[in-house]
Amino acid sequence: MDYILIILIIVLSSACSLQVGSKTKTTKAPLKEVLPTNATQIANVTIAPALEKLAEVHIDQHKTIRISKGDLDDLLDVYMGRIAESAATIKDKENEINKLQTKDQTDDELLKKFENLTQVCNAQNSSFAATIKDKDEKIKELEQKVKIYETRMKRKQHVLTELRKQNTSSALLIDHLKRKVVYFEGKFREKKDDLLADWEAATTTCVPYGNYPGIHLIHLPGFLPFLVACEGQTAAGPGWMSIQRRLDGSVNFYRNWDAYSKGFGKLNGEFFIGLEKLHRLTISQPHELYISIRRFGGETSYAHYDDFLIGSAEEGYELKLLGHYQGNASDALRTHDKMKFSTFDRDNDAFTHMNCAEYHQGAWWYDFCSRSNLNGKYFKGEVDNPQSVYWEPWYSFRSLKSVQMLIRPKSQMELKDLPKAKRTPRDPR
Ligand SMILES: *[C@@H]1O[C@H](CO)[C@@H](O)[C@H](O)[C@H]1NC(C)=O
Ligand SMILES: *[C@@H]1O[C@H](CO)[C@@H](O)[C@H](O)[C@H]1NC(C)=O
Ligand SMILES: *[C@@H]1O[C@H](CO)[C@@H](O)[C@H](O)[C@H]1NC(C)=O
Ligand SMILES: *[C@@H]1O[C@H](CO)[C@@H](O)[C@H](O)[C@H]1NC(C)=O
Ligand SMILES: *[C@@H]1O[C@H](CO)[C@@H](O)[C@H](O)[C@H]1NC(C)=O
Ligand SMILES: CC(=O)N[C@H]1CO[C@H](CO)[C@@H](O)[C@@H]1O
Repeated sequence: MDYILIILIIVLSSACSLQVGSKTKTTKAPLKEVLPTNATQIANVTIAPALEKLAEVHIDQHKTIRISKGDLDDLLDVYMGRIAESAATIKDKENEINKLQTKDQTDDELLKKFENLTQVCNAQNSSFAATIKDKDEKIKELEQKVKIYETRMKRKQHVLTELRKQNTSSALLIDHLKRKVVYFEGKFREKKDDLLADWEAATTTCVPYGNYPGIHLIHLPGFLPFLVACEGQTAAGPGWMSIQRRLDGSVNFYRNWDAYSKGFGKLNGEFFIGLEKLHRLTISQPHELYISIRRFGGETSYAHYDDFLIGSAEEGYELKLLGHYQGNASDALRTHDKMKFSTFDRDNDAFTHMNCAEYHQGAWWYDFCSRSNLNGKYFKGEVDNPQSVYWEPWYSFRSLKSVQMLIRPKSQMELKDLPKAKRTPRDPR
């Protein structure tokens, strides 16, 4: 009996000690209302009522119920198992609590991280915002550039269009010029053919061209062919060749020896045929000379010499022969008969201390200078000037409007309609 009691006391005291260990509410609250908040409390809730009940039973029946040692051992085992279970449960709950606590901690950390991330994000956002602003500005810049390029492009296209237009007109012009070239080539070939035909005709005078006035080729033996102006029908009849012409002052006649020797000017305008040709022509056969002059008042007159001959270069292109004079302009060449030709750079005149070519601004067969100066300076109106183009029988130097000197082989034709040799009336002035 003692034995049993001892065990019971142990059990009870252990239960008490369990109960004493719990510092929670010391007041006697109804058991069923107490909710476990931690492991100790749980232990109290689960174990205490069972032990209480057990103790009551044993106290009530301790006299009647005999409990064997073996039974008590079993009972103890059962309780010990239950205690162990409870401890495990407690451990579980603690773990759960720990977990919850760690979860709290991790939540905190997460929150911090989130905040940090937010900060980082904000920082990045502002940097991105700055970058975006940058990019926006760049885009604007680029857009402006694009606009500029577009404008330039448009301008270039405009220029290109203009160039294309010009190109087209240039192409048209080129076509036109090509056609002209072809046309002139044709003309040139025709002219060449004409010239060749002329060459073959091998004329030495203008006589065959009495009905074909214009420029023709003359071919003298031992001398290169050259072009001359043939006059066709004139007041003096047909077949005359022009050797000198003054019309408008378009050609300068104040030239040197070389120029007068070779000739100059334009065959269809003002010109001088050249002394060398004149020599060759007049030496090849006897020639006659017909000089026609016109005053600014419109009055015309002429001088005709029936035997005209010019010497060679060695002879200073001397006026060797004149023959008989006939006309109504007066004989203003006679005093120059047998005189050499003079230019400002070749003084062959009769004055020793004077250069007549310089004085009269011309080139002629000057003697004690001159009664005629058909290569003088051209004046556009009538002046009285020793430098002018004049033909004066009375030593007046009235400028002439136009002059022409013609030659023709002697006695080829009769001089028709020419008045018989007679003195022209004096100038009434
Ligand atoms: C559990 O309860 C007991 C008594 O009420 C108390 O002493 C102990 O501190 C509690 N333990 C926890 C972890 O709250
Ligand atoms: C935020 O994170 C960065 C890099 O991850 C770290 O260097 C910094 O110390 C953190 N700041 C805070 C307040 O945790
Ligand atoms: C990012 O920055 C822009 C401009 O600074 C601001 O308007 C926007 O609210 C920001 N966004 C966040 C999520 O902070
Ligand atoms: C100019 O015109 C020529 C001939 O018509 C043509 O071949 C060329 O391509 C044109 N050039 C341009 C730039 O239009
Ligand atoms: C000179 O004779 C020509 C031809 O007969 C004639 O045309 C001209 O009018 C005459 N001039 C003078 C001034 O008599
Ligand atoms: C804290 C608590 O509830 N303790 C109780 C434990 O169990 C005994 C016996 O039932 C009670 O007397 C205590 O108050």
